[in-house]
Amino acid sequence: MLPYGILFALNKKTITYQKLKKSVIDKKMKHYCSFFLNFFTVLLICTPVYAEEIKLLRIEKFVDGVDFPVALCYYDKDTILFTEKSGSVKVVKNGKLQAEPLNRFDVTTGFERGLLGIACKDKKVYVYYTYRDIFRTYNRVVSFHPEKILLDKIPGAVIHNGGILTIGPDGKLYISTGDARDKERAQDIHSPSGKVLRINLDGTVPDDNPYKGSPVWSIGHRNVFGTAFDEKGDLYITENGTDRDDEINLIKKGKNYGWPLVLGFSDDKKFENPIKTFTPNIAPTNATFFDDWFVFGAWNTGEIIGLKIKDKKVIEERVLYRHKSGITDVKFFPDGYLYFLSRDGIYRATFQREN
Ligand SMILES: [Ca+2]
Repeated sequence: MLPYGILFALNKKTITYQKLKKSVIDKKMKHYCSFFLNFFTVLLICTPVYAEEIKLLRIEKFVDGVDFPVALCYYDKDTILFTEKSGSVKVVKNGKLQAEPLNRFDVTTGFERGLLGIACKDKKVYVYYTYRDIFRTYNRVVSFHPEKILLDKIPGAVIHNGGILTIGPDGKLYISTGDARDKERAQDIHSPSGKVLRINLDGTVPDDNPYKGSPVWSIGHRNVFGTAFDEKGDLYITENGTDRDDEINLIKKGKNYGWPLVLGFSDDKKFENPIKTFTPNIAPTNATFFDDWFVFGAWNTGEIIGLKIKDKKVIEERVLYRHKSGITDVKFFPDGYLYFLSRDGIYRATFQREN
């Protein structure tokens, strides 16, 4: 579809042409005018026109010497924290990686287990990690300092642990979990697996959660590894599909997102449809918002992808950057940079927006 500006320009040319027809200009001149008008009309119609362009510029390595960073958070104007899968919460102060970790957790690691998500607010830090007791693998959510377990015994497995934390504009902690390789749990409202969970920052359950006394906020998820709130306070997530249908979902309180009964789009009104799917799989990871652009990483392709959201729908899609290896997290921070994590380091970039 052509934007209004170009339609207006075309109309202006048509009006000029009609005036010319009525004038005393000879037939030869009319022939040339007609030719150029047709030529420019075809040129305009054939030129792809985008309402808006967004670009990542000046991509630079910000921190080197990291050990599989998973997620990061903005602690204060000088300090960024990030998790390493092997169990350390590391500190970057004024652009310098500090030798001493802020904290260390005794985690079970390998495949999708380990120290995963992180969130920060008011100098307090929240993390999600996988551990093993004598018989079983679990995940837990912990805040520090002082250290306190907020949520424990979230079923764990070699893969599908979820593990992403974000603090909403409502001041609640949102926690993504996976089905921990037992997909039926995703439909069980009594299990924390395959859910988006919502708790108060002290670990208690908010009174306005959909199931009284339960941290469950939405159900029917396979493995959610990305969460971000937009400026209006709506929560969007990335979700990993099987061999098809990675999903982007808009999360609504108490709704069912289908897994394992439905994957991708369906006509069944019991389930919420995704706003976007990806086949073949890209393995979408953590996410952020830049104005109305939902920006997220991809593990399989190393891409940073932007989806422009309007009226809760995707209206444009861009691959903003393609890294040499998988991306685990992207975050747009108040200092104006987009930070992203890959196994080989922490990078940052600036946005350019063209209307
Ligand atoms: Ca779904």
